Amino acid sequence: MEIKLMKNILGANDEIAAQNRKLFAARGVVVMNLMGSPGSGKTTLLEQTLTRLADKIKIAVIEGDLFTAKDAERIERAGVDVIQINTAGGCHLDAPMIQKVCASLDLPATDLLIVENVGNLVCPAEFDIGENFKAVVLSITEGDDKPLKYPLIFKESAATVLNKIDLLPFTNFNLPAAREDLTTLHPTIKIFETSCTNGAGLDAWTAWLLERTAR
Ligand SMILES: Nc1nc2c(ncn2[C@@H]2O[C@H](COP(=O)(O)OP(=O)(O)OP(=O)(O)O)[C@@H](O)[C@H]2O)c(=O)[nH]1
Ligand SMILES: [Mg+2]
Repeated sequence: MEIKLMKNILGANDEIAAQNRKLFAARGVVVMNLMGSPGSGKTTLLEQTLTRLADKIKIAVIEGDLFTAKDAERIERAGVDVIQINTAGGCHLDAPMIQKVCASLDLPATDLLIVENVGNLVCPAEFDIGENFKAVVLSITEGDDKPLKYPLIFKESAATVLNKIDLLPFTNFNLPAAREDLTTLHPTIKIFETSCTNGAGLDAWTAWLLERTAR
């Protein structure tokens, strides 16, 4: 019974996700679904990304959060159009939530729409929202075992951002092992090593985003 219910939920979600994808394509906007654990650095990475790409492309942001508007307020301060979705405790964004807020966005004027999903390594990966590609932020402090323990999100993502690389000397995070596990799970995955504190790796990350947006 439970399996059937989950299948129905995912089926209904996929239908709306396909409608979203069609709308985004018609309006010429590329959409990235940005996922990762709570505190991995998604919003901080976004702030850094927006600063670096502000004079190159027009970006809009959708912020998914359980209850607050804290992240949306941070993005607003970067001078970017942002819409907040509160899931009221829900662990992920789904396609209907995205569809509902799309009317409030100036899609034709937007090159890249970034959706920061709810902080979670499991549920967001299970729900297509109509994005063009997914990316996952994994911070060094979470441990190098996470790709194998939470494989779906890394299999689904076009890129993994290994963030907080500045903290590497203070942890037992095994960078070569993590890279190897990621590549075993997903041979074509792009891996970025970034620090939002000292700026390492951010140019490579933003160059890749620009390239994906132009595609
Ligand atoms: N040392 C270090 N700290 C970082 C880095 N990136 C982010 N942080 C810090 O990590 C904490 C969490 O960052 P956020 O960007 O709020 O994380 P998040 O993934 O958006 O969190 P949720 O939205 O709650 O899921 C903040 O205190 C950031 O300043 C980094 O590269 N290095
Ligand atoms: Mg955040």
